[in-house]
Amino acid sequence: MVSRNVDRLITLEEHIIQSQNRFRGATGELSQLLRDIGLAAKIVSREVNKAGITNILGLEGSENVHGEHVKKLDVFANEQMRHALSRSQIICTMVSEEDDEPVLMESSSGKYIVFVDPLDGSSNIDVNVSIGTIFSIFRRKSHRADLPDKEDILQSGMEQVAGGYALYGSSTILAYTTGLGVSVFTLDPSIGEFFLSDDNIQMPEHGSYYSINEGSFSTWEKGLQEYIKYCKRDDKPSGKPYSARYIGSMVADVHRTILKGGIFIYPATQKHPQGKLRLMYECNPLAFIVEQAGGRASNGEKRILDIQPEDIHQSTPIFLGSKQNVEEAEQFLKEYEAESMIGK
Ligand code: P6P
Repeated sequence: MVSRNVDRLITLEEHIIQSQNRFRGATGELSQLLRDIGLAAKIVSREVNKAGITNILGLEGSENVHGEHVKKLDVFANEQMRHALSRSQIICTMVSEEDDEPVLMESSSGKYIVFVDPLDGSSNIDVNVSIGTIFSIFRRKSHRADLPDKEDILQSGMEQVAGGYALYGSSTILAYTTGLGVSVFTLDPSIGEFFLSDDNIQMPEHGSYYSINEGSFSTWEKGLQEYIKYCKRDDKPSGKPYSARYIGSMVADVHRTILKGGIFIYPATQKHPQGKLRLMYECNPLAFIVEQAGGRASNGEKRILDIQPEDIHQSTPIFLGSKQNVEEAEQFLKEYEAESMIGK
């Protein structure tokens, strides 16, 4: 059940400051960082919602009637995030899906490191499907006088100090956690403010939705094939099959899973033997959010947040959603893995 314990209008800024007051010794730097990310999300939201018009008025790479060079939206979103993150001199390094290498910020002494997928699912913009921005924030381990090093950047998801996403859909929402529960804000574009719409979300223990691209069914491991067949059976305790939902935009599929329950899966496939979704700036922040909402996120056996990264762009299979649904799926994988081991 989504908790809606919101009894008055609270802006994102107010909420961030209230949360900061719950952190002993908080210096306000993380609060400032979250506010800057909120600003970038508003700017990206405006461009995403204008994109349809831009596309009508001029294709990407051309100049539109305003004489503006039409940028690819994901390049635009990356530029906005980098600008927002460099404003406050608070982060030393930004790692983006759009950049091959970590970008050292001017303020190399900054306290935080931010991983970002500036516009996940951007290929969906042409068909007006919701897309999103995902971010993950870590505190550096090295001394601020030194340059950030590998230990600062390759930290496991358990070390995140904050994680969240913006979803550009019928409305623009921003969800984040600093480890004190998940708060969701909805943008009122008429005044450019994010207002708290759900606080301390708790996702259903179990849900009747499963979300996976079944086109790669033939390349899955046996346990996953059997689990998806189980999802479709009507002889479950509930007496009916689960419903299939797959948008093909991770932030949208995960947001629905948090609100409605069920499971989202992007498994290892023949085309993506290690999974397609990226650990550091897609799976870690969304796993942090889902666990804070009472759910579970694993790679089929191990918690996503416990994975020790070796590369900033590495991907991982992900099973994410209501705790009972994810455990159900993990059981099938385990059972058939044992069977396939016996067969070897
Ligand atoms: P497929 C979008 O391109 C994305 O990166 C995620 O947002 C989404 O979950 C996934 O890829 C969809 O991939 O292979 O099902 O098209």
